[in-house]
Amino acid sequence: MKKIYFAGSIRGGRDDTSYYQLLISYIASLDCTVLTEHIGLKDIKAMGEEGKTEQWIYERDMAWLTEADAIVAEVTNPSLGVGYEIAKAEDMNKPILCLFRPSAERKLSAMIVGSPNLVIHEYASVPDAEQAISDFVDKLSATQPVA
Ligand code: 6K6
Repeated sequence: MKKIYFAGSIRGGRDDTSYYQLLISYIASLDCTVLTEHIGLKDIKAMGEEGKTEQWIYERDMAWLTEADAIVAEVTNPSLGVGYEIAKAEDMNKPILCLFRPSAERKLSAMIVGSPNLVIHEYASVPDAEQAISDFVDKLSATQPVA
């Protein structure tokens, strides 16, 4: 079973939480473990994150990132933390899918678009993003031995 680290904005803004929720549920339905299911919770405090120190969160998330087989990042809402996680995962040579909903107001950072190591998928609807996730996960299974 593949382990997926789902990255989505927290302090960068929570407007897209319902997208995160739907995409995380979809990944879980593909028989993958989502290490970061709390990213899709409307109230992140419900996961007990509130009482934790920033250092604790950082170390726990970096351990999960190291453990993950691949990263799916929803990058529509800009987030320093998500950008940081993408760069770290890139250094670890992990497969990374970035999902972005283009709009008149928002263009994706050149540091993401310009990287040759990222799979970037622009989507308009959740089913479209789900198809991209399905293709990405299929390729993981084809190229990596089952643990
Ligand atoms: C609670 C107490 C101290 O910090 C918090 C925030 N809670 C977080 N819990 C889990 N993951 C986090 C938290 N804050 C950031 N992250 C990680 O960074 C997640 O894996 C997200 O993908 C990313 C979001 O970064 P920001 O910069 O938008 O917060």
